Formats: sequence, C-alpha cells, structure tokens
Amino acid sequence: MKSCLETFVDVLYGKSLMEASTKELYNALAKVVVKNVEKNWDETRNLNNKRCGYLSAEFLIGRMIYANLLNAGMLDEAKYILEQNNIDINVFEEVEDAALGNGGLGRLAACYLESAATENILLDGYGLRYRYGLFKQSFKNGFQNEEADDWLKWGDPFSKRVEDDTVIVHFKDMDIKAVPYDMPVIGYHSKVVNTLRLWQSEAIKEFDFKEFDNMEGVKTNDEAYKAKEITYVLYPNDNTLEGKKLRLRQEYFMVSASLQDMLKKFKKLNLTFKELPNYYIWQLNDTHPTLAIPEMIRLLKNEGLSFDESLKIVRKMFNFTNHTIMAEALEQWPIEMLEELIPDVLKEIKLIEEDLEKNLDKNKYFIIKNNKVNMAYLAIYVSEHVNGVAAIHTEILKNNTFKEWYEVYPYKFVNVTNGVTPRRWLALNNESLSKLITSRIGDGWVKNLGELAKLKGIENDEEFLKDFITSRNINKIRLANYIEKHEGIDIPVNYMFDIQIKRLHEYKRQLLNALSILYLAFEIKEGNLIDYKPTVFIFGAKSAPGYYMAKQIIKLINTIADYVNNDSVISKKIKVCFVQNYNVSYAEKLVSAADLSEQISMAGMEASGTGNMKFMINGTPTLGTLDGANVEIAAEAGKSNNYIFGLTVEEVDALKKNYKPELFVENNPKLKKVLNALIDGTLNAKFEEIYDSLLKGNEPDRYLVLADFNSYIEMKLFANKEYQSKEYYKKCIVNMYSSYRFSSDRSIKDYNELIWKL
Ligand code: 26W
Repeated sequence: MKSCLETFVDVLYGKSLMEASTKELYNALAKVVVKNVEKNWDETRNLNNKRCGYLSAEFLIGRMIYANLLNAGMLDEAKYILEQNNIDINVFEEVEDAALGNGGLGRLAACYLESAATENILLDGYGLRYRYGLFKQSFKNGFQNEEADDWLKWGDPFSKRVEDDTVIVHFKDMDIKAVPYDMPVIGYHSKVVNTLRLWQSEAIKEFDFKEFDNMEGVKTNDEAYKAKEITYVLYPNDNTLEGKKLRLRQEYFMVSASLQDMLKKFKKLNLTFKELPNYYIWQLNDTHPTLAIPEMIRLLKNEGLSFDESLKIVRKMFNFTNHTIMAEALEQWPIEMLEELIPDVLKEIKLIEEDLEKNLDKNKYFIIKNNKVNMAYLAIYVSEHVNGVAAIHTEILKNNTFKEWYEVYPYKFVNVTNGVTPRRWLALNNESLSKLITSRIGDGWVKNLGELAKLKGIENDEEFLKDFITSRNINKIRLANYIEKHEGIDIPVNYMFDIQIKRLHEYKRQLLNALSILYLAFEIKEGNLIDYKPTVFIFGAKSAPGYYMAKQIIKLINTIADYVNNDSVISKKIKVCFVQNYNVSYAEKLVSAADLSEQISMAGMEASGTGNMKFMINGTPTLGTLDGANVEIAAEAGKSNNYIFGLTVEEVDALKKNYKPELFVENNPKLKKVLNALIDGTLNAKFEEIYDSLLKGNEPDRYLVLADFNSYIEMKLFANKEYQSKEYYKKCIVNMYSSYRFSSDRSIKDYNELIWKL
C-alpha cells in the first residue's frame, strides 16, 4: 500500500507525501481504497442473484475516508504510512461531510448500505447527487444563518462517473440526461462490495456558445439551466412537504432513472418479465420515491405488457417504509402538478385507482381525493409489505394512521426496528471504549455486536468500571477541545455532559429542555440546589430554513446560554452550549462523550429515533419518554437503567381530549416564573410567540411541554443525583453491552428475513 499511495500522489500531483496538501492526500488515499476493492466490486456487480434497491431521496453518508479504510482492512496501515511521513491521519477531519440528507431517514439509509455489504446482502442504493447538500449553519446574534454546502470542493474521489449508463428521463416539457455516479459500499471485512448510484441531472444539449447570439441559443441555455436545476440542491425540510414543482421533478427524475437502469440490465438476461420480481425488488424509503410504482407499470407497458399483467408483476416488486406519522409530512401531490409535468405517469396512477375501486369499498379506500394523490395510500395499495421503524410506531400505524388499510391487508404490515452501524458509531468514534471492550472479549463485536453480551455482569468488575470512566473522560476532553476551537466556549470536563442532538422540531421538545434549564438556573440563584452536580447542557440542531417557530427556539436557547454562562452564580453549576452546524462528524464526537442522552419527544411522535441508539451503544443512559425506540432501549437494558419519565402514548391520547395547559401552570409558581421569563425582560430578548404557543390559540401546547414538565424535572434531578456514583456508571455499562438489538446489522437481517428474502 505504501508504494501504491506514493504512486498515486506522484501520478496525480507530481508530489511526495510530505509535499502534498491534505486535499491531495485525501484524494489519492481514497483512490487507493477504491483500487483495493475494485475486484470485489466487479464480482459483486456481475452476480446475477436477486437484489434489492434501496430507493431514497437522501443518503447522509458523512465523512467516508475513515469508515472505508476500516472496512477495507486498511486503516492501521494507512495510519502507519502517514505517520512515517510525519502526517497525522486526523488531518482528514478537515474533509467536509457529504451531507446528502436531512437527518434520521438519510443517515439510516447510509447505515443500512454499510450493514448490508457487511452481511453480504446484495442491496444497492439509488438516489440523487445533489450539487449542494444540507446547508451549513452558523449563528448570527443567536439566530440560525444558512450557507450553501459546497461539499464537492474536496473532490469526490470515491465516486466514478459512469457515462455509459446514462439514461434519459422524460418530462412533458423536456427530456433530461441522468448521469450516474457510483460509489463502492464497502462492508466490514466482507467480500461483497455494493454500489451507491447517485444520479446527476444534465442537459442533453449542453450550453452552446455558437448559438449564444440568436434566439435558438437562448432557449438551449435556458434548458441547460432547467436541467441542471433538478439535482442542484437538497430540500432542507425534515417532516414537512413543501409541495414545490422542483421537488416533484427530483422525485420522478430519481425514480425513472433508477428503474430504467434496472430494466436495461434485466433485459440483457433474456428472461420473461414475469421473472422480474425474482431478479430485482425495491425498498421505498418513505413516500418520496413512490412514483416508482406507476413508473414501473409505465415501463412494462412500453415493453408490450398489458396494465393488468404489469400491475401483477409490480405488486411483487415494492415494499414501503414509513418514517413519520406527522400529517404535514405525508406527501400528497396535486393532480394538476402531475398533469403538468408527468401526464403519462398520472395516467397509470388513475388506472391503479380504478383497480382499487374494483377490489375495495371506494367510500373508504382511495388513492386520489380532493384532486390530490395520497402517496402513502398508493404505496400501501401496491406494495407487498409496509413497515414502521420501531415496535410502538408500527402499532400506531396499524391502529391509527393506516387503520383501514391494516383491516384489509393485515399480512402486509411488519415491524423492522431501526439500527445504526457499530463500525462508525462505536469502533471509529470511540477508540478508547473500543479498546477497552476488545481487551476483554476480543474484537469479534465489531462484526457481531451480539458478542457484547459476553460482558454481562462486568459492571461489577472494579477495574473495568475504573477503565470505563477513564475512557469516558478521554472522550470528554476531546470534545471539550473541539468545542473550544469551533465555538469558542470553555466547557469544564468535570461537568456532567447532558446532550440533545437532533433536528429542531417542536415535537422533539428542545423547548422542554430549554425551560428546564431556566428552572434550574432560578433554583440555583435562589440557593435551592446545593447538591446539584455541575452540568453543561449541549444542543446541536438545524432548523428547516422556513420553520419560524423552530428558529425562535434556537434563538431562545442561545439567549438562555448567554444568560446562564454570564451569571457568576449560575455558571458555577450549569453551562449551556449550542454547537453550530451539527452534522454526522460532530455527532460522532458528541455521542462518545455524553453522560446523558436526551430523547424527550411527546410520546407517539418520534417514529423511532436513531440518535438514542448511538448513545446507548456508547454507554450513555437515556433521559427519555416512552416513545419510538426508547421503549425498546428501556426493555433491552432494563427500565431502571435509564431515566424514563412522562406521559405514555395512551395517557397523551386521553389528556389531548380536553387539554388545558393553564391547569399545569396555575399551582406551579416555579413553572410560572420560568414561563414569565420568556416575556418579562429577564432574558436579553422576548419570546412572545413561544409563550403564546404554550398557552394561547386553538391548540395550545400541542406537544404537552407543560404537562410533562414536572416529571421531566424530577427525573433530570434524579439522574443528576446519581451521576458519578457507581450506580450511574453501572447503568452506562449495562446499556452498552445490551445494545445488540440496535445494530443496523440486525435491522438488515430482519428486512431480509421478513421482506426481501434475498
Ligand atoms: C417531504 C418532506 C419530508 C422529508 C423528510 C418528510 C419527511 C421526512 C422524514 C420522514 C423525516 C425523518 O427523517 N424521519 C425520521 O426517520 C428516522 C429513521 O427512521 C426515525 O428514526 C425518526 O424517528 C424519524 O423522525
């Protein structure tokens, strides 16, 4: 490998390793990795076994170099060679994340590809190659500021442009070129190398200077612009449909290119189309790629099949994962818009609707209503399987969200609880804990997280306990240094690190956390919390740029941070830090250094959560509600090994029938004081809208922040009381070794056994 890296740096840049820039080293090293897996990649590609395509508008892959080196078995050697040239492998931390996703759903897609390759399962990723990923966030005067994410400035050395596999996607007003960029998906010490294929939109006729002077040229250039626009930028919404034409174009572009690509390969096999579902099936990552269903029918009809024949085949080809029950996220596209952009696809949707009317009571079941296409209903009607992403979430789908559909198709509904890859989320991000684990049970856990169960009982081993604490402290020091450098905030490492990191959304209740901090601040000021152990509350979160209330909450938390951090009495006990530009790489550092994991959504709202799993694997107890996968985390590790509080789903439903938030404030002067601080000038800014959202309007306090306030404070104080005791660290360790269920290797095996059957 040494000479290989030297050759690449020399051939590409005419330099020695020591002369090369970080960017040059990165590009050359990545090329060496790709070259190393080339043979396995070709062999995997050439297998004719049944495969599944994971069709997703988002793949939040993050930084790739370390994960790929580890999985290809090249990490130690790379470290060594670089070291010999006085280069620290950590220089690649400068390389920006590929943030081609918003949050949980996109990161899940990335973990799944990695786990499938590790488990030798033939799962390809199909998506979009956005020129700009999720915006970069900074704070200006406490408000979120967004900037373009030019991730390609570091190059894209893991990708290969495959000109030969270009396809044409047809819209009513124009035809567009879809050019694939392929990335190898390298499993951990496995033979299979899968492919992540991302489509880039381009004009069929490129910008033409000769024609620039006449009208013809203007039209060409306009078209070139319109073509490129499709994959120009990732929509930064998480949980709300904006209903924009360009977004619909993105979805259809992705779907049509991917299916054409698959069909082209299938036709080379000279089989009958009936065989198609034995050759290729698709997992729809939420409704975003649901147009694949009518598009597949359209393509089969182009091959000479009838609608009925096509539908019969397509019914065996698709499976649908739902990731949220929030009404505002469930996609419904206006018929008008479909008619304007993709009338041929709309025709097939209407035929599917006719088919539905033949089979089901049309007063109760529909795909099209009020001139809108309900994408979830379309997906459920045709798919073989529908799944939720945590046990409680799947139950809610069956009993509420898709109740009527469950009544007619009970056999379609299955649960596959989410997972995260233990390579990125333990082996790589937490070197000290990994070493400790390996010193006791060997390194088999990296490939099979279930081996952590061998550590059962080790929480009673004094030496392990001591080493565990040392490991946690190493990570806390590393995080504190990083935060000091990037945020300019000094975080004492002997403070408890209480961390909430996730997209900013009202249902996730960062506001509940913020209000609890104000409560603690006032208590400390009044001298009521003598024994409280110093704590730093760390937040990381991006808000959708158009989500007003979320942006107000960011400003509030930054304002509370100023108030707390600048008060000489309060800051001796608590500090607040909202890190900027929270992303995958930041998350890696945060989860390995956390003392407490905040998972405090209103019960019933968080489909699963995956951050909760990352903390657990790293040995951090959850302060959380019985929502999403928290329920399963508490079940696996034991409820008493986590800090569970608040209303359950059933209690939320009951309370919501006649909720009067003011009743929770009236007899609670401390809560009243906290709420008043939002509007009375205690803080440096006023937050009328937040205050009003809790107490006024037709649905005050929609997410029951005030109803859960007391039980939250109580559990938060209890966690603080236990912190640094043996009891506390035992809880950490039990969580860590009980985390097998939350490995994405397990999730992928569930998908394969219950759904794909590859
Ligand atoms: C159309 C706009 C839009 C964009 C993204 C709507 C909905 C989404 C996603 C469904 C949002 C999302 O990321 N959901 C999260 O998915 C994770 C992976 O399953 C879950 O762990 C989270 O609970 C869920 O919020």
